Amino acid sequence: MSAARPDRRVVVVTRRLPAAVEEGLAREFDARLNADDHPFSKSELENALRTADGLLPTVTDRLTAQVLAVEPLRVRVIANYGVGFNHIDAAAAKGRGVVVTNTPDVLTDDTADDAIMLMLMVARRGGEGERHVRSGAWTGWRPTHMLGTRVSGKTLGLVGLGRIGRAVAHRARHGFGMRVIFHDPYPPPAAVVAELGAEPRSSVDDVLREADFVSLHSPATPETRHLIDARRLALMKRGAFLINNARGDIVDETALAAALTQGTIAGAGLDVFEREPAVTPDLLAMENVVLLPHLGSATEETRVAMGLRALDNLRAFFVGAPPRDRVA
Ligand code: 8YV
Repeated sequence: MSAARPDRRVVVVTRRLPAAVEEGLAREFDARLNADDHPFSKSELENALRTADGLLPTVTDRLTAQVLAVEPLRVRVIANYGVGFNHIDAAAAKGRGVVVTNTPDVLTDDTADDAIMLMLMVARRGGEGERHVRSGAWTGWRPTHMLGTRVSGKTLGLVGLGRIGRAVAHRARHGFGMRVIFHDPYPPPAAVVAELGAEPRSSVDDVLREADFVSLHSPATPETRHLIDARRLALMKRGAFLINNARGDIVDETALAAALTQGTIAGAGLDVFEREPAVTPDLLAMENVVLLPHLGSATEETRVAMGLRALDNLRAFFVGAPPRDRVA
């Protein structure tokens, strides 16, 4: 978009970003924008690593150890657009002297709202009801029509009580009078937990046994891969619902589809999937499953804030200051 100037750092931006963010990037850097918003191929990522000083990727870019092994490597900073960075091999980046940053905080509230939306939609049959009306099948109100499950006052089990888990806990307790239980191997300070009114449980299994709704808020790491598998799904109450807007890898999607088919649990609200954008076909046909296209942070306000936060991280790095959100 702009002619290269020798004094300006080259930053490759892998997807279209809100206009205010692209404008900011173009003002401060020799920003190479992705005008047609196509997902980058492996060779485009490798080319960016060879030819740019900074890379601004998203969840759709797989920056594996193999990709990060390119020669010659010119990129010095990867400013990820998003808080989750499991698509980046951070250890490999670090090994190559590349700094990695993310965009926490700015998306916490919208992502928590999205989890609550999934919980309400699946329990109160929101997606199913919408399809019913749009298809012309609705014959009118009747006392026994499309009865769902009450959310208010129920027990919410959180797997992970980081920033987003805490924001969900706050909404659930203060908005819906829910009892909140949780497990987190790295829990926040006791005072924070007490203020939230959340009750710790010593294992994920204990949370699953007790909760009416289970919502996942862990990062995707080798330890959390398929954390929710067939064995753990079987621990859940038959009337319970599983909510996931963290990362698809945390749930064994095949086991979840089987559990839903067999009636092991009552339903699921999913915003993320193991093989995005592919969804396990059986799930597509189930009325008791709400499926959203990874919308957790998808508001105008947050997507701008995420971009500006990534821009801050790039700016800091290139002036030689510590980037605020360094993760590797
Ligand atoms: C983004 C997210 O939509 O921040 C995250 O981890 O999952 C979402 O907010 C996505 O990651 C953008 O790259």
